[in-house]
Amino acid sequence: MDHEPPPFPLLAHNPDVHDATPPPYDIIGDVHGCIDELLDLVQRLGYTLEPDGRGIRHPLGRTAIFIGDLNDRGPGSITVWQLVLASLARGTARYVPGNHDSKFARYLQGRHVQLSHGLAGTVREFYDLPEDEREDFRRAVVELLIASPPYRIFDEGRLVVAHAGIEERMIGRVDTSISAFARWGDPTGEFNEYGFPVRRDWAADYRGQALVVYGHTPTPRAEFRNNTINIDQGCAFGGALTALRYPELEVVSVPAQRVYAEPSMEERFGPLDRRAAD
Ligand SMILES: [Mn+2]
Repeated sequence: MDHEPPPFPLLAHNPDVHDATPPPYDIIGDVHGCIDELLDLVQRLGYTLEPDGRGIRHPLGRTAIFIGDLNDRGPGSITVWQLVLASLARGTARYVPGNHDSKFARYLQGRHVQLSHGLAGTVREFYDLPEDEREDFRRAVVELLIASPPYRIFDEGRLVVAHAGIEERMIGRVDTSISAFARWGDPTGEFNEYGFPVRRDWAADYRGQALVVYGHTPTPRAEFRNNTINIDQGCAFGGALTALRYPELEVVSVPAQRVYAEPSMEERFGPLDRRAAD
């Protein structure tokens, strides 16, 4: 099961959670290999692709913040990773780790992991890379996951970006359980009718001053609640890929071009609004 904490404490325990990158930012939800929708979204946000076709850059100097879960389920996980890695190297993006990314990094470290929840497709794409590119790619992903703090605090404490969310008492601290919470949330141990873990609704109790932007559990719409917002609209499940512009607090989203993994968002939540929104 990919939602259990990792068996070793190496990944994503860097306590350096404060990020001095000034706003404005564009925070981008769980991409899960949806490369076409990502390219559409970043273009809509005003980014241009650099001449080598990989990294992105905004003419006004905005920073893209990826909320994690770059790989699995969609058709372009490795291309998504290459775009993000190139943007991080250029300094035009920031990243916080998702549980799917951590699991992929563990696979790349030679650990035994189940090739479930879309990871088999990501691994297939990895072996489709030319052999001479694989080692550099492997090292870049593993090094990023080792170097990443489990969540990041931006704009002098006004904004926290964490893949699965965070409780107010955890903000500014890092330990094993906080690191796990930021990537996996708070699973109750139960599973829903589709076999996904049930997670406690931490945002219902959130009372913090900092805006928390998170993803991880797909919801049909991106809505503010108690100074939190979930920007995972299940793109790989045929929903939408969402970004939150900050400090404008505008939601920008592009609908998925198709359903890449089941159960679809429509099956789970009923008919979706298929229009792009911004
Ligand atoms: Mn996730």
